[in-house]
Parts: sequence; structure tokens; C-alpha cells
Amino acid sequence: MTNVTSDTKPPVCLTIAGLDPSGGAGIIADIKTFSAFGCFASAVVASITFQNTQGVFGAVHQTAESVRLQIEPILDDYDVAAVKTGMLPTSEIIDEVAGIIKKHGLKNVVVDPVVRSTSGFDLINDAALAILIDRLFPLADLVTPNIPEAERIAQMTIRTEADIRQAAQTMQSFGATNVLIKGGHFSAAEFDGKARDFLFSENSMAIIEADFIETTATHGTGCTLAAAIAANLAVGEDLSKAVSIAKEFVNEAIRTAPGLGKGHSPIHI
Ligand code: PXL
Repeated sequence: MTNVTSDTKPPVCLTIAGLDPSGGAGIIADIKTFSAFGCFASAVVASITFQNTQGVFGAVHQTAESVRLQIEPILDDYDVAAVKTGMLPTSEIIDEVAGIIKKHGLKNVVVDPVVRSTSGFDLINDAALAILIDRLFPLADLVTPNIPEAERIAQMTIRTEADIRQAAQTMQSFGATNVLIKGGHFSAAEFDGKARDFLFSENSMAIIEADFIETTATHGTGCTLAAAIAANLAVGEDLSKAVSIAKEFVNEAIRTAPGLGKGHSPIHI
């Protein structure tokens, strides 16, 4: 039997994250996003969550061994062009993932420091968050916290743009080279109808702006944004371009969200 192959191979993107079986967030959102940018999706499950648009009801986490046994065959077989991590619920899993990223010299690593669901379910415990900061931040090309995540990681309250700068500096002092603080949860006193994300690189800060859309249909935005950035890095965009393309992509997905479910509806692409 012949193996018919095409000359043009899509870049392979790998997500290591949680499964949201209702399809809004986690690896399902990541897979859809990788595909949307012409990448080939591979996906490693770190936890199986039980949820719908109304809440997260529980989770069964994988072991570090299960995560390793999922990842290694992929890396033995494919050249992975970018990696996105999402819900990594335990210290053991984070330690394993960091070791593998280091050992294989994986590039274009986007770390979404998932901490808690919108409904208030803890997706990671405090001990694991400390390991995530310690082990994964230094290996990340980009870390993408939202405001509540940035507050928990930097251990401060964020109310102003100056607070955002300070939180980013703290995260950079933890070893993160580039930090994207997503301002969707940020309601500045002088709110002017814009949703702003703040991209901190070694010596610069850029503001990525889009129209603020008043909606509760935002389930999956964080995962989709990080996956879109990873996919755009995989196809060769530089970081700042990848972030602005991803931001526009997520905004369009919010704008066109189909209103599924009875709670926080997922975006859809
Ligand atoms: O949006 C954060 C998030 C990430 N990953 C998984 C989730 C959630 C939120 O519910 O379930 C698997």
C-alpha cells in the first residue's frame, strides 16, 4: 500500500490541558483553534472535568505518568512547532511537563496559567500554582494570565494600569520573559468601551486593543486566545503579531457566539 503524502506539511501544535466535555474550553477549544490557523492539532489530557455552561462539577486528574505516556510518543514522531499548556492541576503533572519541555528543547511555549473556572471551581491547588510559577514560567515564551490569575500569581490587587505593570514585573521576576495580562476582567474608572490586553516583553509594553463586547458568552476565551497565539507562532509570526491576530480572532468569536447552553455560553469559531 502506498502512503500518499502532501509536500506541504502543516505545523504541529500540541496542547496539554484539561478536557471540558461540553466543548467550550480546554483541549476542544485548543484543537478547533489550531485547525482554524492551518495547524495540525495534537492534544494531551491532563484532567477530565465534569461541566457544562452552568458550572464545573468536578474533575478526575491524570497522573504524571499518564501525561508523560501521552506526550512522549507524539514527540518521538512529530516535530512540534508550538506548545500550549492550560489546566495542569497537580504539582506532579507540572513537574513532568516542565521536564519534558526542557529535555526536548520545545519552542514556542505558551503557558496559560489556568487557576479557577468562571463559576469558582479551583482548577489547580496552591501548591501546584507555586510549582507552575517556579518550573514553567522560565520555560515559557509567553505567559497569559487574566486579571484574577495575575492577582493570585503576583499576590496583589489590580485596580489600575500601574498595578498591571507591577504585576507583570513581578511575573517577569519569576522568570517569565513575556507576559500578556488580559484586561477583560479589568474595569478601569475611565472605561472607554475598549478591551485592552497588555503585552510585556523584555523592555517594552504594548497595549492590544479591541472593542469591549458586553456579554456573558465568554466561556473558552482564555484557552482560545492562548491556542491562537501558539498557532500563529507555529506558522512563523512574531510574538506581537501573533498576539494581535489572536486577539482579533477571539473578539470575532465572542461577537458571533451562538448562545449555547443555559449559563455562560461558549464562544465558537
Ligand atoms: O477557562 C479556564 C479553563 C481551562 N481549561 C478547562 C476548563 C476551564 C474552565 O472551566 O474547564 C478544562
